[in-house]
Amino acid sequence: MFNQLSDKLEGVFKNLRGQGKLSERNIKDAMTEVRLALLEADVDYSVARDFISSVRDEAMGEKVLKSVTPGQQIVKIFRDKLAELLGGDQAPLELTPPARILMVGLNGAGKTTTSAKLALRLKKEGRRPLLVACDLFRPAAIDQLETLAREIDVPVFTPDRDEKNVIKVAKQALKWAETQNGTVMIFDTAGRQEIDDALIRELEDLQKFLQAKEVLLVADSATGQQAVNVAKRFDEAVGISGIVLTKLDGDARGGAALSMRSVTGKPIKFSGVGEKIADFEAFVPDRLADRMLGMGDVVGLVEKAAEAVDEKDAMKMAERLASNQFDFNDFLQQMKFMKKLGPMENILGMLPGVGKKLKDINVDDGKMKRIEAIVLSMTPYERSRPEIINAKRRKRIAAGSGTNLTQVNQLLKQFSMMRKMMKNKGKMKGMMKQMGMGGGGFPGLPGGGKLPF
Ligand SMILES: Nc1nc2c(ncn2[C@@H]2O[C@H](COP(=O)(O)OP(=O)(O)O)[C@@H](O)[C@H]2O)c(=O)[nH]1
Ligand SMILES: [Mg+2]
Repeated sequence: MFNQLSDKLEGVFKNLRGQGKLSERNIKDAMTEVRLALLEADVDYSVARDFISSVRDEAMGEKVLKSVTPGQQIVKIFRDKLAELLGGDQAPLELTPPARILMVGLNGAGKTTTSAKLALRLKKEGRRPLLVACDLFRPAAIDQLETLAREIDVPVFTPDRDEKNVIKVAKQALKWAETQNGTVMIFDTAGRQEIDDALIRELEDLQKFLQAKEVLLVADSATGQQAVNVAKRFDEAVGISGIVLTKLDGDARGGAALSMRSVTGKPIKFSGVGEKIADFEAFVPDRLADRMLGMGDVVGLVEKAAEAVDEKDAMKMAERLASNQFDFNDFLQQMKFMKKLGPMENILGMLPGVGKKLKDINVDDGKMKRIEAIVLSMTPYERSRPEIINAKRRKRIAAGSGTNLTQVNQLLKQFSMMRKMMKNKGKMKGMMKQMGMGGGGFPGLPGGGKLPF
């Protein structure tokens, strides 16, 4: 999704992150590059301009420039603004009775497919959707909706194949609905290659009659800026309440997605992410912003880490690690940090590139618990001087922690190996840098996030 744009943005930000100190010049240059990338992705010119200037203003702030990780912070600012541009909070459907949803859009945008996708989704939520075929322009459209409806087992109203009056069809459908025990009606309508007056008039009449509280504009995300103009026209004519962006699974450049919300002022409510009926998602601006930046949920991770530890503690820990004073007391504290961060799976899932591969990784939370139990069974003195832990002590610790001698030996061996490794300061810093954590180290994790076992 948005591969080209993602690659470009990733490149710019990697560059920013890699620099310890940032000047206003650095930021200006980076923002110019980002603006070009946005324009290439066919984002509306004024949207791109306003967006960049708001990011730049915040990024130039003293707080950012003087912080330990300016590059990181700018990425976060950018990402937050991007999510804002895409629509901030999620927008739910208005489904108070009589719940009616009118689907509008150009030919091929995905109206009929999306009608069925939406019906399936509502059904899964426990509602009882009804589909109505109001595309009388192309007879095959009625068959298409009928087939899809059967596939998801949702009642569908189909008019006579030669009926041309859409209001008549709508009236018949409302009458039919009285016998159907449904709770929400979805009306699939006709489109055109381009907006024309006949289409607009038909939709105006239909909406005047139906008074649907939801009018969803279905827009193909591959159409770029043009989609935004279309959205404006539809909105003027029938007053759209939200947008469904389809074909986000394809090679869309991103322009439509990024401009749509801010130009129309209407929320993007759903996205189509494939041809299958189940390929449909609630549109979550945050998530798309993250995907667009190819960063997994790094922001969430940084935020969580900041919540869990304060920077001073993290620095102290990094110093102790580097000067080889790190002992089991520190280790215990680290485990506490990790617990605040949540289960290992969640942490790993937030790392860029790991999310997708997570299925293959078997994170052993049980092992972590066992290790903690062993450390807790040591006396404070033993924790600060692990080298005094002799055979007798080991036996006691094993018994106290409900583990066995082998497991205790293993942990002690790994710990002493880790300490040896930490002696090498250069290596340590290198690892931290790899994590993109500058000089502070990843709070709470030894070795800049790499677990020693
Ligand atoms: N890949 C992909 N194809 C889609 C998506 N939504 C619709 N399509 C395809 O786009 C084509 C046009 O869809 P259709 O619902 O008939 O559009 P309509 O003319 O607006 O009713 C069909 O081949 C659909 O399978 C989507 O989210 N992803
Ligand atoms: Mg159709």
